[in-house]
Amino acid sequence: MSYRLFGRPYAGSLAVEWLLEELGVPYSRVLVTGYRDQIEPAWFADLNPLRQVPALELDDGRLLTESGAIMLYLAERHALGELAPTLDDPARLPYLRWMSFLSASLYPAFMQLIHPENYIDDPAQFDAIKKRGSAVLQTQWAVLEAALKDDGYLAGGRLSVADFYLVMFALWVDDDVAGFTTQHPSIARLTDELKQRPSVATVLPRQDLAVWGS
Ligand SMILES: N[C@@H](CCC(=O)N[C@@H](CS)C(=O)NCC(=O)O)C(=O)O
Repeated sequence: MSYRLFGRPYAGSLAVEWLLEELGVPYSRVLVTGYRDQIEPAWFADLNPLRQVPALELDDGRLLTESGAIMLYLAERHALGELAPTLDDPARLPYLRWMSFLSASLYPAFMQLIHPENYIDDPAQFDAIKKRGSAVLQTQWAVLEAALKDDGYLAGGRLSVADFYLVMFALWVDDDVAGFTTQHPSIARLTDELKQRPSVATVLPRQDLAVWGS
């Protein structure tokens, strides 16, 4: 059994890479670069018409897209009861809530900030789109900080894949966003904790175009 992860450095594939490493399952990485009609390799567009990463090819050849779905699938298949709360676990409720929030709310707000051209054609409007994305993100980070404040993790007071997913986005925050760490001490603490984990510590130094996929 082996998975094939399509991604690129520091993209939405990062949390999936962490998880594959954490789970100790065999996988290989395929580098996808460029956007839309510039996508490389060009055949990736046939595999995933959305031309987005991450995408995960399963051992039976099926392709799974959507970072949140990939994380949920891998955690349930390989670490149910460990990194994913079981159906009867009260932690399942916040777990599903935050997994959905991260993929359906936080991720798009980031895209608005990073890729305003996906939202509007007129470059004169890009700054307005980015400003709005940034304001939305500020509120979302405050909500996530409050969720972590009491027991340090998003679900049930213990580590789950929702925390890996969250930390990926925290690493996307520009270093020059003033005061992010000070304003979000619980997110900063969780980020530090995950950076110490062997899976994360192995994967982070490989976030380089020259070695991704090799
Ligand atoms: N909803 C998707 C979003 C994926 C996404 O936007 N990926 C970015 C890289 S981080 C991408 O490939 N963007 C290219 C594009 O949208 O054209 C997911 O959660 O996987």
